[in-house]
Amino acid sequence: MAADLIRTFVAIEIPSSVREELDAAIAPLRRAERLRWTQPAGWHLTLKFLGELSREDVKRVSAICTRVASSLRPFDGALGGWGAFPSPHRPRVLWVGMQRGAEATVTAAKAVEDALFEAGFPREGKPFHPHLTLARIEDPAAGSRASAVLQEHPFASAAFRVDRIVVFQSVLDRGGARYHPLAVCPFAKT
Ligand code: 2AM
Repeated sequence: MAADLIRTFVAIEIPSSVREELDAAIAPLRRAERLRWTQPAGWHLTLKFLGELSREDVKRVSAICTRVASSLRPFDGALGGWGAFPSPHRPRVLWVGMQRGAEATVTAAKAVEDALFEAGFPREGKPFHPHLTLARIEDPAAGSRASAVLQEHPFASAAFRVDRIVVFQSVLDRGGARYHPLAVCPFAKT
């Protein structure tokens, strides 16, 4: 990767109180199963992954997201509903969904995707499914066990206000990924 390229994505932040709640809910499972667990400090809900961009393109993406966000209305979200990609029987990724505000999240993702596409950024090939990745799985048996345990322990977070999106840089290093905000894009005031 060229040093001047920036790995970029657009996401909804999750308040620390909600991340703590979710962290507590999965703590026993995290201790029980050796999966590649993601770090609560980095938990977010991705709307659009852009990959490696030049500084110039990051500026364009930030300007587009600022404009799109100003046309969106704040909404209430809550995390809940465990899931697995590609399926609970063959999990590669464990996630928690958006059990409240899912429709508004999809609308926001579509608005971002459409505006970026108009500006020449390629569309995502796969359908958008709002999710927060909890773990990546190398051992299929451990993944299936973890998925089954989650299904036995339903989770619903407290509600939180979603009133902005953020353009993030992802820095990959040995400890996993670290995320830095590049642009904060507020929604319209209600
Ligand atoms: P994931 O949690 O489903 O892996 C930063 O990498 C964010 O962008 C993550 O939330 C990740 O989603 C998302 N993302 C989407 N497509 C990606 C891709 N092709 N490579 C890396 N991250 C991607």
